[in-house]
Amino acid sequence: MNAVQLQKSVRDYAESIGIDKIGFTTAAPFRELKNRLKRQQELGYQSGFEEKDLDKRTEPALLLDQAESIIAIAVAYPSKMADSPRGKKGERRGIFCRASWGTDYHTVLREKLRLLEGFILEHAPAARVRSMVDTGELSDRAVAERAGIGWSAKNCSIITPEFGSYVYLGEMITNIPFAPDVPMEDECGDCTLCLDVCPTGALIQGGQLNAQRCIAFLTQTKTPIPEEFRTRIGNRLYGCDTCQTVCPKNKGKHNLHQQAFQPDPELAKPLLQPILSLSNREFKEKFGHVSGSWRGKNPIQRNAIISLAHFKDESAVPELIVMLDKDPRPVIRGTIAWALGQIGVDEGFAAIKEALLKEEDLDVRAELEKATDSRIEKV
Ligand code: B12
Ligand code: SF4
Ligand code: SF4
Repeated sequence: MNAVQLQKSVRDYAESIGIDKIGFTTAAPFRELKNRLKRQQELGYQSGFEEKDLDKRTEPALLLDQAESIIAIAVAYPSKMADSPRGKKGERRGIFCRASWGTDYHTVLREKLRLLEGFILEHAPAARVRSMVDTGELSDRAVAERAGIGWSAKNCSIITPEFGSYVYLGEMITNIPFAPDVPMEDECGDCTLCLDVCPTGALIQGGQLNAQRCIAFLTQTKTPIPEEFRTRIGNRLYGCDTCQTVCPKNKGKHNLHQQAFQPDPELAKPLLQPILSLSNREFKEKFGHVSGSWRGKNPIQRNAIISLAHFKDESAVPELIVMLDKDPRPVIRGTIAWALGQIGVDEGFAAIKEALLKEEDLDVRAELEKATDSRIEKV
């Protein structure tokens, strides 16, 4: 089989294993990206989750000997829940972003790339391949853009005409000289909706994110969430979809066809209060298979407390008071101090006063004092 025939077979095989879109590009260095990444680093706009070695990020030849081409794949995920969670009225729920619905996409895309590698090696035994999804060195979006999967949009996402921006991305570097596809034209035009609605102003300008302000990032940190962002997080437990849900290019793109990503409504929009008391083991059993669990239970519990404050849920106050007294984690105690101040009932303020008598952690003390002051301001 020559390279042209193999490329056609790879496209057909990819479709047969549920890869929604495939594109090819050369293994040439990503020069523009390198400057961009450097600039983002200098501005302090990165999240810290990115690979730090900019040469590895932008020079595929450093990742695979004799690299010639990169195969980019996209797998669509749903934007709509088939069933809404059932429950009693008044019960408060949080929300995991769509990229955390169903089975962790890393598992699903890695398996598809493994099958694709097997197919290529069967037909070209001398081939060399190296695949990655999210955690690899390359920028999945830059690869997808150059391979014609979609355009690089103002909300930073790769948008495909077929599935909108609701696609996961992955790639395989190979030593086979596949013919490159043509990048797509940018279709954002004059629209600025995503920039206008971002709750924290994290999108500095089209295609430029200050990740330190992005709720998707903030919900994944392990430290206290800076106060200015807490009320803007709403009931998001993990990630943020606002700059995608508002996008006109995503209208009608429901992408319900990938079974693996169908969400369990009770996990995608879970009740908030039961999250507070989950042990590590219970958290792993319940949420361990979704991508939003990768930072462990602490950030999700911290975010659940912020969500309860968002709803001013008075029914959560007794449990929050017990946790303020007993929880060993300063980030949790500090967030509770703020939340009780926001909910604003007398028992909460009494608990804050009592906690101030024995709290030794300086950061938590500062939160307790601010919460007391907030009451004085209200009066
Ligand atoms: C770090 C990271 C984050 C960070 C930072 C995001 C960001 N925008 O940089 C945080 C935690 C905030 C985050 C959030 C999200 N993420 Co994320 N994240 C990553 C990760 C690991 C690296 C991204 C990175 O290097 N960013 C640095 C920027 C500078 O580069 P880049 O976006 O990769 O590349 C583009 C820019 O460089 C731009 N560019 C280059 N030169 C120039 C020059 C100019 C002038 C301009 C304007 C632009 C420009 O073009 C490139 C191609 O689009 C990738 C996986 C990977 N290994 O690539 C996933 C990835 C980007 N994330 C993904 C997803 C799904 C999300 C969320 C939607 C999840 C959610 N719902 O909460 C949000 C979206 C937030 C947003 N508006 O971007 C998907 C994106 C899929 C898609 N269709 O685009 C990826 C590819 C994971 C995957 N394999 O599917 N993420
Ligand atoms: S994910 Fe949310 S916070 Fe981040 S840029 Fe988009 S709208 Fe803004
Ligand atoms: S909302 Fe408008 S500007 Fe933003 S990504 Fe969608 S089309 Fe582009």
